[in-house]
Amino acid sequence: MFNRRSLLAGSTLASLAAVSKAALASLPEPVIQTSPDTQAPLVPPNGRPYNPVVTLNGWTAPWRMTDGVKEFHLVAEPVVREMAPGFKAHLWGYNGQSPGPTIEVVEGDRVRLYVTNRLPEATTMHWHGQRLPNGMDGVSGLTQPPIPPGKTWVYEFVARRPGTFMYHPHADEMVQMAMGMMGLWITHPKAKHPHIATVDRDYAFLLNAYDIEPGSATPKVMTMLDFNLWSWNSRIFPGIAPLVARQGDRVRIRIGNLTMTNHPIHIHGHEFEVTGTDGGPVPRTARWPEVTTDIAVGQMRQVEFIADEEGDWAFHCHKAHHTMNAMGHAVPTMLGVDASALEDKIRKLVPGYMAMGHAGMHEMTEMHMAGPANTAPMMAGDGPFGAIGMGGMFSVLKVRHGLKRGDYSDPGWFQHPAGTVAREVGEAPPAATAPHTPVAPGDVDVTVRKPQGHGGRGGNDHH
Ligand SMILES: [Cu+2]
Repeated sequence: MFNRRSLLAGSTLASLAAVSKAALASLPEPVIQTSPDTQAPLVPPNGRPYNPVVTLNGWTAPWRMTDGVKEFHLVAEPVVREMAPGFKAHLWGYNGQSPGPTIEVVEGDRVRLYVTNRLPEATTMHWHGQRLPNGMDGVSGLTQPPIPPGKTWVYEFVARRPGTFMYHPHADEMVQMAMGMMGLWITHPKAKHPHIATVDRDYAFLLNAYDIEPGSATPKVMTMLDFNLWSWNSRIFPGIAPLVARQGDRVRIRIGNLTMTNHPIHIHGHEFEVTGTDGGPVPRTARWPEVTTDIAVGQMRQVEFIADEEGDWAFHCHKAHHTMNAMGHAVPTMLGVDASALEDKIRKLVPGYMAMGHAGMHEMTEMHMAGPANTAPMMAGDGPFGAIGMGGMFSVLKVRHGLKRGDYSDPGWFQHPAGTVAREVGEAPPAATAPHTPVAPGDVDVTVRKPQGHGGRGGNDHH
């Protein structure tokens, strides 16, 4: 598009005629995404069919078929990414968003990828996990010179392995990945595969992290570990869309980690199996059930389960600090400290000062403190029972019966059947019959009484 326009603006008719039709048509128009919302899956308009993925708060890149080759056009450029309602970050990404669009192809497809660099510095594109000719691997200095600003380069190879992959620069990657340059690549199997199931819902997202001072918009690129925004596809809860499933659906979730630390990803109410990595599908005989799987840096994990329990199930990173937003961690522990007298004294010096944390920090979930303009909500997601004390790498798996196939719209909060919600006890609990005596590990204390009316195992079997 921009090519044609600049040609028309700067050329005479004669020189335009001198440009062959093939040259004019050589670049597919880049498609720019302006919305941070989850886009409907892209049912393949041409080529071989497959059940498309849903990229959480993302989208799939459209392609053009040219002589049997799938052609994509990625534009590396500065973007404004809404990370949560009311909070916009100035990142680098592709085609209008960070992460870039998901590339979705079929095993055996020949793929041609145009990469235009609209950044202020050189970049490359590395196709993480792919089998490809060495010169298409995108490592600056090793397999190609970097792509200078303003230039368009082309990569071409056959998608040889089915699976979940990623793309990102291999040029100044510390800066460029801290700024959000990354995307997903899905290669669907070309036929029925013994270790790849057919699923009803297929979700994908990348783990990423940013260090953005409250009130500012640009990440600090020198941060190595102390990030303050832990995100999925450059979104933080409550900005992360729910994962919706019809009761009984087989659900696949593909998760890639391009942060600087590992993330134990945890599901509530279900068990999953890791069915694939960026190395390929896991043989069925090598799988075991889990409710948490750790995803190390540079890894992809593909998990699958049957969504057979109705409800709103938390789905999150199990590192507690990764389900918080924009928080300074250089804060003393105030548990058990009576700061009320101190508070009065400090208020004389600092009007509005608030002592916090002497009984824990849950109060902060309900405060909705006004931060500087353009600050991420700390943990201000509201649920049906009040504030959800989570932010960052957190979302909700919403399982409902009777949803339509392919309906990904948010069904609202779960309506619990009567008598199935935890509640306050109406009267004083009965006196404990067996005081809990901690048993040191290794102690063999067979004299501990079993609790009354408990059909459990031996008395030493403390929970
Ligand atoms: Cu984490």
